[in-house]
Amino acid sequence: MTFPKLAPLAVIAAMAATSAMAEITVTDAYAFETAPTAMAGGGFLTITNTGDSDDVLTAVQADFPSVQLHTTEFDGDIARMMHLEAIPVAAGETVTLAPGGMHVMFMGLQGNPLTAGDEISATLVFEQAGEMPVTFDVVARDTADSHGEDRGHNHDQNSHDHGNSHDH
Ligand SMILES: [Cu+2]
Repeated sequence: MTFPKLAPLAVIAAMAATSAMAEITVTDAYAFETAPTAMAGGGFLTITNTGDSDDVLTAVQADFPSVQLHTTEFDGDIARMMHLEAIPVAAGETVTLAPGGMHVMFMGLQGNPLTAGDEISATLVFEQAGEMPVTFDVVARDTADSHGEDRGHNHDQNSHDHGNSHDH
């Protein structure tokens, strides 16, 4: 009578295997083109966790001197970008990084602006799902779905300098 004992074990093993997997889907990854003098550019994307365990985006890797996770906080018309250590993506949740909110910050662009039509190859690092490749399409600002909510949060201007001082 070994079979009745094996069957439950097999079920438990299968459940353990799936519960360790966060099912992450990444869509709509894009970045805005930047001015030639820009120090940094913002990347945006939508992350959906279709799995049954919470996950956390802990880092983005790309070929820039620095890549950070940022969020934006408004003090009236003044936007300040804050460094985030991680972005949680709970089971069943969709998290959108969009202009005026959370974003990926490609930093240290000096002399190498993001140009519409370019693609940025990057790797998202999740606690559970591990590394996921993603391609950000660089788009022109006037064709992007931005509706001007980026007001006061212009990555292209020297008044918003990521290169030297940074608010943590
Ligand atoms: Cu930023």
